[in-house]
Amino acid sequence: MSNLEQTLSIIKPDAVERNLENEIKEIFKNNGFLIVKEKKIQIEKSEAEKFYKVHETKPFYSDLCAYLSSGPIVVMVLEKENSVLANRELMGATNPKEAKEGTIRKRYGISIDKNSVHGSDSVENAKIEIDFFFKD
Ligand code: IDP
Ligand code: MG
Repeated sequence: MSNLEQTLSIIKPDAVERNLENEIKEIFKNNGFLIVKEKKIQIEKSEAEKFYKVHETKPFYSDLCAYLSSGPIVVMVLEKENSVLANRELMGATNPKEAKEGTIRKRYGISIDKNSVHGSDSVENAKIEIDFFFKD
């Protein structure tokens, strides 16, 4: 049965800074994802705080929000069958050191905080995150 889904992907500042935007987009396309919306933006720390609100009690929350707002990011809506899970698999583990061979974070991630990409973790959160960046 067909289950076409959309998920939110972000190419984070560490990857944009290293000019990896096109390379990472090619990986998504080569893995069957359609980039249906995209924009390159820089957000305020206050916006990052809203986006990462689920992590507000974590010790790394402030650094995480400062980091996401530290430079340009590329925000994309990706579409594919079961795209939420497919994107999580393609990204790899949060910590690049634990990410499997062939994943984006294994290939490009520098550290657990500078891990190059974000991807929604559920269909429900994908909808919330897509609205966050693309609702007009
Ligand atoms: P995810 O990005 O794989 O979904 P989350 O647990 O949702 O991982 O964490 C959001 C982001 O917060 C991670 O991508 C990473 O950049 C950062 N992060 C997660 N855990 C840590 C940590 O222990 N130290 C520093 N940063 C962290
Ligand atoms: Mg997450």
